[in-house]
Amino acid sequence: MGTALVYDDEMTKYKLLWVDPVCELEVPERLQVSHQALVRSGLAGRCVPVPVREATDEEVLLVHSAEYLEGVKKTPFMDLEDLMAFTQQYGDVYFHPNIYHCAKLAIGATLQLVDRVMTGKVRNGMALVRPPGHHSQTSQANGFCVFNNVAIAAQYAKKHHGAKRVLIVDWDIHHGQGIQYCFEDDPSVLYFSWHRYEHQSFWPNLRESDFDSVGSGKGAGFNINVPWNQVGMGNSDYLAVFFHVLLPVAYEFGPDLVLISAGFDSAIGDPEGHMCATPDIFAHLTHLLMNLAGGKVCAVLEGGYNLTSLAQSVCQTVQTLLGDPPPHPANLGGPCESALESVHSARSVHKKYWSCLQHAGEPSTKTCRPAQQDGPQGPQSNGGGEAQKEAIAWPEPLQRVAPSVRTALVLPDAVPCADGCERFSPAEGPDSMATAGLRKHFLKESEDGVNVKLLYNITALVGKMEKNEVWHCLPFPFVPSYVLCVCSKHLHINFNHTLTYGCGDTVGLMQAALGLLLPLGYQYAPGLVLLVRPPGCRAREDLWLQLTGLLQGLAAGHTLVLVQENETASVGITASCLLGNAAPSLGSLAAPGPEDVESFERLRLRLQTDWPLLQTTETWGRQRLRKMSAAAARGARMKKDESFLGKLGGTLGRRKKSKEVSDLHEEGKNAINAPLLPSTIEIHPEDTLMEENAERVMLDPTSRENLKFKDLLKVLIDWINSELEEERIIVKDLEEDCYDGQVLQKLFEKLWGKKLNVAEVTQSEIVQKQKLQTVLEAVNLLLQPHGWPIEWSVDSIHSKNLVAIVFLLVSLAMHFQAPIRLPEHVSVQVVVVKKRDGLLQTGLVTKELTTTTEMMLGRFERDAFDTLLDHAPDKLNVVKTSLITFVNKHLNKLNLEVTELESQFADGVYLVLLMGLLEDYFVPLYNFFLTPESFEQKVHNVAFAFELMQDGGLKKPKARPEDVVNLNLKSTLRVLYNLFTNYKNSD
Ligand code: SS9
Ligand code: ZN
Repeated sequence: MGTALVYDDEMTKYKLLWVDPVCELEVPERLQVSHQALVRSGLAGRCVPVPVREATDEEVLLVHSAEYLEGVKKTPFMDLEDLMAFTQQYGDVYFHPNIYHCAKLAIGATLQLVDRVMTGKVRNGMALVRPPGHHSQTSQANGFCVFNNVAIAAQYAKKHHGAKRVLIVDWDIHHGQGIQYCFEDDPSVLYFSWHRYEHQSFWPNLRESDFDSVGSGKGAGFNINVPWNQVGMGNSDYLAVFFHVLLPVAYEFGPDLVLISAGFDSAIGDPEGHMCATPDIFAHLTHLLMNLAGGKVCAVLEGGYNLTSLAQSVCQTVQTLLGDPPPHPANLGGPCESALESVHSARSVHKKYWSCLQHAGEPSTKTCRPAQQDGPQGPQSNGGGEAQKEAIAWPEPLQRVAPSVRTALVLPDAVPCADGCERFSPAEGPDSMATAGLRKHFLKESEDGVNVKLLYNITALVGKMEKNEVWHCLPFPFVPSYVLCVCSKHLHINFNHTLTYGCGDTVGLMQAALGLLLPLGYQYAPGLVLLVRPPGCRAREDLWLQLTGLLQGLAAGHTLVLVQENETASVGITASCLLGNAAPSLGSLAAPGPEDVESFERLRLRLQTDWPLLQTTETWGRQRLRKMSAAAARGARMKKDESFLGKLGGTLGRRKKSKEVSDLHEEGKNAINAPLLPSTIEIHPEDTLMEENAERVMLDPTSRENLKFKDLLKVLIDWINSELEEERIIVKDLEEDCYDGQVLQKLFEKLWGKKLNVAEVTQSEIVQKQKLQTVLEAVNLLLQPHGWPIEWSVDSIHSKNLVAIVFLLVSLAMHFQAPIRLPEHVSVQVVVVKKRDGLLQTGLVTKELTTTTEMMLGRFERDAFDTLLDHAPDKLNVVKTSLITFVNKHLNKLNLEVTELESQFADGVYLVLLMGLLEDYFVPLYNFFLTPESFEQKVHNVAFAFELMQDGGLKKPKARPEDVVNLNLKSTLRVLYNLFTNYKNSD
């Protein structure tokens, strides 16, 4: 099984014949340099050469109209004037007497590749073609494209090779609108495209290139656009989109074939794209797609106009297709705000079509900005920027030299070596020193020499990998103690703790691997990936192989796989995966289990502050962080007396000598100045207040002023006060009123409905702490089984740590489904000061106090309306109509009529009146607001109507008054449906 390379220099034999700045970039050299680079690097020689052919008319007609084909057919016979005139009909394209021939070859080359891949003659391949295809449409040439090579290939694969589902990944920097139009309503072709968009100010300036074009009819959800609204996107931005948008959806889709519209104008240096991703990123993008569809990947050249970066990018792609592991990923700082906004928009608009995205937040309102009225602006928008062209430079990607041994196995003599691998047995065994060392550190007294030898072989192999003499190895036998780990001294993920392994949920694990494990691994950039095959993993061999395949992207292929003695059967297939063979397809995936998704999402939220590649939404916290460092750089903050250090000292509850104060002051300044990387400051041990290993956490003063945070505090205080009204407790300040445990005790008792065994009133600190201890123990016991992270402790609350107090209150509010609306996505910065080895380390950490309302309400309680809205929007109207008929039957008695459910119940008036009609009583007007004006008045009305419903013996509505007021359709429907089921037969 090899990699096909389809190329013919005939396709270099057409060019622009007249002056046209728009088209001058598209030159024959594009193909020449790409091919030459493959030849010179030896990559072409490793590929299976496949000849091109001309496409037939029938093949062209799979996508294009007969009229258009007839038109193009005439171009070889046109003179210059006629060619120019013909060209005039279309946008950003040119014709040449030989272009029709080349366009037919470009399709034919693509189809030759599809044939080879679909019939298994090769594993995958690339077609180097000109003209490109993705902009051309049924009856139009456009954007240097004449016929739509990739769209035709998708139709062809369905028709001639029985492909049921085809994934098209268009990583060209332009939107392949031609492909989008072609499969608009077709669910068998999933089209993904990212593209420079800049709020529609970049070519082709189409409204339908935005993220909210998702496809139509049956094809809704099968068109995914990720618009880049800024130039300069880099490796992290591209990977973030792969991890959090494309890959989860692609795995859920489960294609039979992956076609890549491989344009390299998305690479650094391109005069069209103006992006910053380096050529080696294409190794990763390719690699990440190579375990889909059983490895059937066809890359087809589209754009790419910087000849240097084009050639480098082509090489990276082909080398990866050949099976060489990608190089160490470079420059992964994390995605930028604008990229995160795009990721978030794409995820939220697609959440209703893909179960893997069900956790995506609500669509942001700020994204759908209209196009700039004044057309393309800035020097970058027209591709002119000569001056800039010179300025861009990047290092040439390092050569990815294959080691002499790719995959080595450490095996007992009885087990035969797998094909293509080398049995590893070092000439010399361990000397007595090494033996003693191994015994001392790794083995129990009783273990025999076989294990010493084995361990020695493993260490020797790792040594070889370090020197790049071997890529992978698979020692065996081994008794693993962990299920699956990416192992190093800092990052260690044990999936067993995170997700239920062994319950048959391949989906959940796969999605966690894509959205959590890969981003973490990429950002961590390990030198070695250690994969331990879990016992009894045979039932999910396919998943194991997917992970083995995907994880090879992390450490430049340095993977050490440990397999147990009784799993001999898996050695062969695992080795084959290490050798670069694709894992078998998992097919299309069902929805992951809600518990898995929930724990996965929680973990992601928790880790994302430290690992930006895990982020899926633009975060307020990051903006703050940046502003803070900027402010610190200007030296514009920190007033001596009211500095947070004073407070910090206060929380320590000690008097300080002035020397200590100034030391702390210094440390604090460092904390502010180095907010991203915890810095290490040298301080004399005696001079510090803190004990070894102690940790102090302090809310950053700027965060305290944050409006969302203040809002959250107010909501929480109001909630406590309303809950504790009968106790005649009024809370004004959370820190001062919660630390002694009294309020927390009362609140918890009220919510829980039972009493705790604690002393009533107490002044002494010890008794206060004991009381707090009891309260928190009860709280934790109640919350922990539900997976709430415990972010508080007796000490933190007693020392009036506001962040801990708020975490506790928010968790209680969520757990008990408090009838309040917590502001979403509230984050604060905390300063963490730790003492390690006598040194103070300080750092700023973002803490997410709240997430989305939906999350906080426990989004897993789905009911018929969720199902209806998500899966049968067409039936929704039927439901709405019957509800309208029902309410009007009663409201008509008061000469009232409802035409619109969403809005007309939002102020609660009709709900109240309706209850009176249904229960046959007159509602006194002073009980509600007949013409409510404020939000509060409306909430009062709806809440009052809810009370009337419960008085009437109805179930408590599964909605909150606030949601009805906020025009939340689902909530309103739930309330009305509740009425309908109870009163549908009454007159
Ligand atoms: C030149 C505008 C060129 C057409 C670009 C087509 C790219 C096809 N400033 N617009 S990949
Ligand atoms: Zn392009």
